[in-house]
Amino acid sequence: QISEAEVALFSVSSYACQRRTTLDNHNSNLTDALSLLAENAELSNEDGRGVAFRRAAALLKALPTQVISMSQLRGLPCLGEHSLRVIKDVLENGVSSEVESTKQSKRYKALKILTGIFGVGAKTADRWIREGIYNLEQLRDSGQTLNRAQKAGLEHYDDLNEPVTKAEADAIGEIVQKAVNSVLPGSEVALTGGFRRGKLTGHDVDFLITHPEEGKEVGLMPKVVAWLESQGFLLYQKTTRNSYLESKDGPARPASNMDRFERCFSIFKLTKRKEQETASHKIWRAVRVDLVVSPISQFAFAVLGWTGSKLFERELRRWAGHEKNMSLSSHALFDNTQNKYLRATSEEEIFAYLGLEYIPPSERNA
Ligand code: DCP
Ligand code: MG
Repeated sequence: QISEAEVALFSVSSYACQRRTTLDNHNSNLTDALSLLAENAELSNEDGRGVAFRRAAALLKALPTQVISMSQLRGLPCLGEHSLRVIKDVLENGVSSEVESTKQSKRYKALKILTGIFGVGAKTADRWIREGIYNLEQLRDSGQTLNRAQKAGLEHYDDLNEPVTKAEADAIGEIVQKAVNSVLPGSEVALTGGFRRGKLTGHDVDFLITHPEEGKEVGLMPKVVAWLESQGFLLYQKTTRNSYLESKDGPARPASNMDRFERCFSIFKLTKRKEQETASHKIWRAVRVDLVVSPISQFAFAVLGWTGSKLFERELRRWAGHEKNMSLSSHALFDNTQNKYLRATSEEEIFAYLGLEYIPPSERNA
């Protein structure tokens, strides 16, 4: 066994937004186990448990070396009793019995398959499971009424469950840039989400669109969508206003400055390059793309809010609220003590307002 003196001891901040988390994860054996339990909790509408597992996984992702002994974890934040039990199991037995039994469970397998359909969330999947629907075949046979998103999701199921590559994200970026330039020259497009953090694959591609002159972005989304549609790039699209208010993450944010937020959930038809063509001879594939339009005055907040990771965002908002008496959203930062909005034109300024060291996107992979 390893003696106390031989193990590396870590010192780690308790909020994920105070830490640098790269994609270089030395503890994937542990974080994979905790992430699966987090996912299972989220799919079962147990958000509290989900966040606890996510926080524990994020802490381990930030450690500089591999954990080999429980004693190395002494004094570290974010590790609850349940997470420690899972970690101990993996360190001692190579696997966690709870993770293994979850993976094998009929319910988890069905939740994964059903929520793999674009437009199907945990609640819908749970209802279907209670009606005896565990897979796509049973869903098709059940005669369930599907909405437009779910129909598209089912139709493009395999494509949408195939990870999107950076090359595909860049190809879509060029199309979006062209669309935006055609309908409003001078507009700017920024790649956000996981690809901005340096991830090599993602489940979708996220873009933020703005124009350097405040107000010019009004009415931009319908024009961009119409252009994309006319060129045959869209298999599905739904544009919503103020969708962030309805998001399940976090409390409701100040509504006053949100009236111009527009989001388009879409499925792109991306033509494959020659070498990517498969045996099926299908020359295109479906890719999930999110487009968001932001006025330039909110752009820094929107970029910060849409870069992720989801846990990093959650922790930023928790830090702002609990430690600074401020409310952070993808639109603005409100100081509840001074009772005023704090303007910012860069992410660096926002971190400074929050009293946090600046963390670049590549180190927000919590
Ligand atoms: N986001 C958020 N709240 C929402 C929607 C999005 O905080 N309701 C933020 C956090 C995410 C980012 O936007 O990191 C993009 O959302 P994704 O679900 O696309 O997440 P990623 O891009 O990080 O992951 P993936 O690589 O799987 O696409
Ligand atoms: Mg994404």
